Amino acid sequence: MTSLGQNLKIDGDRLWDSLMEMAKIGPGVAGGNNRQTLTDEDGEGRALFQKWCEEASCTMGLDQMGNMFAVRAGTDPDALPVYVGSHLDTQPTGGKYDGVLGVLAGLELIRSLNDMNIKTKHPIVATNFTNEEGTRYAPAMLSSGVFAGIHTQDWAYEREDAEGKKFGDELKRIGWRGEEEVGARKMHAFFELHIEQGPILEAEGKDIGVVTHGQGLSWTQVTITGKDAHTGSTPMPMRRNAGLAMARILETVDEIAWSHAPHAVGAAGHIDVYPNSRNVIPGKVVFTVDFRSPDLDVITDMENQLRDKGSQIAEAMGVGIEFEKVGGFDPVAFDQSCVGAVRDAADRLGYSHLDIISGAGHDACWINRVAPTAMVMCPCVDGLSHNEAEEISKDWAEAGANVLFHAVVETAEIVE
Ligand code: HGY
Ligand code: MN
Ligand code: MN
Repeated sequence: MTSLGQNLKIDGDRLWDSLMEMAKIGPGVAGGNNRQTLTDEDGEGRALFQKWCEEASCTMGLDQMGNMFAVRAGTDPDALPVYVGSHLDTQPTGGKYDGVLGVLAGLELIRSLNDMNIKTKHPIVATNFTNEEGTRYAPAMLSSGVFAGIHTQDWAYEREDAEGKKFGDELKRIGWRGEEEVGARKMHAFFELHIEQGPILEAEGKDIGVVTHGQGLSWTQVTITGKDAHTGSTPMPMRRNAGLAMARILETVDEIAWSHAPHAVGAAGHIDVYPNSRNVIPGKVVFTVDFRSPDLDVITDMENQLRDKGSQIAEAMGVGIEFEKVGGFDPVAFDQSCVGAVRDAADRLGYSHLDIISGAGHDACWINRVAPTAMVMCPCVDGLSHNEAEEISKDWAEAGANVLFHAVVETAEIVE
């Protein structure tokens, strides 16, 4: 019987080669990736993942949100599977590792179990969740959210991208809408390996993040309505400048986040200006304010301050303003026994580690609602992510995947 000793390791070269191979699909313009959800490039990435999983003797399940489940059989057909995975979709200026590392590390641990001819009582399922990023279709973590019963599938199918294309139509168009009922699969546990996307682990010189919690997230879409007018001939007192109102509100967003230092954060990443013409005062702007904090009361206060102060600014400037909550989730506490399995694995393998709160949202944050869940993190260079220059070391990838391997296999129970 193979014990969970130091020799139980993944093949770091093979994992790295798979990461580099996947990165060739949907390349960005500066060395990263633009493989947005439900694009043809997403379809290509899915096909490559499916090919690799079948080569690893997995059977692939596909549900009605396009979530992919590569199943490695266990010895006990009645035992609930241990799921392991993340997402293959990227930001428009994304890196090669955000999400992808977690999906391919799940595949790599299956490949390694095959190499060592190790059997587990519980099946193990390598997973790819559709549209984690929420960049083309808001909100983020849409499909793991449907899987966990947070959103209805009908609502998800109706989400529209900037060109008015619906999620359900695009999923069918790329040929990755499965037949399985979403959420019908029950999990013994779920583990996700992800790059930190922040600076803490690298700054502290730690190989592994043991993720105890995930901070909460709030997305508020703000629409400001002023009046299109000529930038040259319209006197200043007559202007109803939606763009200027947005600028003042974004300054306020920054002040609101700083008012809850050191943990709260706030910014707007999505901004649409209409008509976006050099010599027209913007008559309308639409932007999304992203607030985050480990403390739910702080998130609620930031949302309330945005509405109060934003409304005052709009009234003083004679423009209209509307607020719509378009995404969010409460702070998450991961399952203590799964977190313990991650921490024990890091200790057993001799990796330095640090308990950490995830600054970014992940599919694990929703799956935590329906199954015991934990995350493993590895550092990333300068804490940079959602940027094509996102980078990790091969050693960091290997260490994270080894800890994931041990946590998953310990939970899936080696049989022989
Ligand atoms: O927004 C997030 O935190 C994640 O990267 N989708
Ligand atoms: Mn991610
Ligand atoms: Mn991301």
